[in-house]
Amino acid sequence: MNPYRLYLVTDDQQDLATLTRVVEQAVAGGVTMVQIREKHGDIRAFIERALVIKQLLKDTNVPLIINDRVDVALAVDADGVHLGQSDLPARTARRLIGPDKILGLSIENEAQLAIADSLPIDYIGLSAIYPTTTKTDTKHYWGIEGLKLALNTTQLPIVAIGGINQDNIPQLVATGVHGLALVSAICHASDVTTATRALLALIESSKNQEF
Ligand code: TZP
Ligand code: MG
Repeated sequence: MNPYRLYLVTDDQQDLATLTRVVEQAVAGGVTMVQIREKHGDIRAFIERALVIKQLLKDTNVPLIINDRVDVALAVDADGVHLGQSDLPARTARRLIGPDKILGLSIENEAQLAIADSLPIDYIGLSAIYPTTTKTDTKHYWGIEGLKLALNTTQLPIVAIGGINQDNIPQLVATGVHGLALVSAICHASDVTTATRALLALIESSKNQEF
C-alpha cells in the first residue's frame, strides 16, 4: 500500500502531551506516515520527542520520519529523514543513513525539480502548494498547475504540502499525486481521529474524479 497517502507532519508548537495525543489519534484514524518537525527546541528536546513518538509507532506499520536532522534520525533509529534545501545534501544524507532508510526532499522551484531524479531520494515533498500560516517563509506556490507539471517531470513519488484541507483535497487527488502531507488540518482538529478518517475517506472518494 502507498505509504505516502496521508502523511502527518507534526506541529512543533504543541507540547509533548498534545503531540503524543495527536499522533496517537491520527494513527487510530489511519495516517500512513508521521514526520516529526521541530523548528524551535534544541536537539535534545527533538530526540526526546522523537523517542516518545517512536515508541508509540512501534507496533504499527506507520514509518517515523525526522524533519531536517540526519543526526536525530540516526540517534533514534527512525525510518527516514525529510530534508529541506538548506539541510545536508541528499547524497551526504544517503551515505550517512544507508540505502534502506526513507529519504525525502522538499522541492520548492522548477530548478530543484529538474535535478530531483538524479538524487538518491525516495520521494519529493512539493512545497508549498498553497499559502499557509504554518510555514510563512515560502516564496513560490505550486498550485494545481505546478503540481501537474511536477508529476509530469519526475519519476519520483510526490507528496504535496502546504495549505491542504477538505476543500482542496478533491482537486489535488484528481491530479494523481501520490500523497498529501498536512499539519493543521490534523493537528488542530477538535477530534483528530474523526478528522483523519474523514480526510482519508475524501482522498478515496476523490480518486478518478475529473475537474
Ligand atoms: N512545508 C511546506 S508548507 C508546510 C511545510 C512544513 C506547512 C504545512 O502546514 P499546513 O498547516 O498543512 O498548511
Ligand atoms: Mg526542513
